[in-house]
Amino acid sequence: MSTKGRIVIKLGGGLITNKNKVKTLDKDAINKVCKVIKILIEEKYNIIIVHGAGSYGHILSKEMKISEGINHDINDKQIKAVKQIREDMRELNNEVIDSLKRVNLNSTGFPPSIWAKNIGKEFIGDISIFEKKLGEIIPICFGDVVERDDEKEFGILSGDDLMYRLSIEIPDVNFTIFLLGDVDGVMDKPPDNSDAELVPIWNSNDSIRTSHNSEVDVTGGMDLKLMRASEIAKKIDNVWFLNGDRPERILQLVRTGSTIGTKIKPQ
Ligand code: IP8
Repeated sequence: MSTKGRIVIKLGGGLITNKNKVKTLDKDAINKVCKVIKILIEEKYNIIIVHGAGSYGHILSKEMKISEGINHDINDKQIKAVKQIREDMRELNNEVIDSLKRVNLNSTGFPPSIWAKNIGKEFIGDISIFEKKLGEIIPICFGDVVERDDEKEFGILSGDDLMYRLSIEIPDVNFTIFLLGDVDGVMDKPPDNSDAELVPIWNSNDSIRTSHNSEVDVTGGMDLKLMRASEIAKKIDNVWFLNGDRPERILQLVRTGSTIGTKIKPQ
């Protein structure tokens, strides 16, 4: 079956959960995006879905210092937390799978804790499992707690690092899309400033003030996303940050080449 290419799309944790309150889901946001994914598939795009953790991963990870690796003073508690976070992430993943099923799409989650090791964009793992064709199941992965082969023993692999490797290494990718919650794209200052404005085109020479909610976020927040996106843009022409609450903009983007959002340019 001939396709129009492949779209790697991240449902940000801030879109699909309420980031500040443990395990609170925004099911409506997930359902809305899944309806658009259905249309993208009807329009002959292969899809790879990545999702973030939001309040299903960051809060407990922060509390138990999971991103810093094993801490022998609290390692019993950490081991329990690692198990819990992995379970919670699968639960969140099942919500995405369920929303896809509601629009008659079959998908499978591939938890990185099973197939990946080490953190950052050099993680080890066979990503060819994500190279599916139209009509096959939609592959999904997500930020997760993974093993590390150094003395830290475990760490957090962000969905943004998965986005990088999938976009760069899987063939035929023509769009890489990061869906954000409650914001139209990259803003020139933290979005809680009332005069924050959308930056329609961004490259890594443009300085903007991001808010990294380090109270909650254990990976890199907006800064990591931007860094990975600008690395992806060296290879992929269409790397965009869009408002996930307005998923119809994804359709406008793929149909017309532009929409309201931020296009990421290589340096
Ligand atoms: O939200 C983080 O993934 P991200 C994963 O994509 C965990 O950075 C378990 C906190």
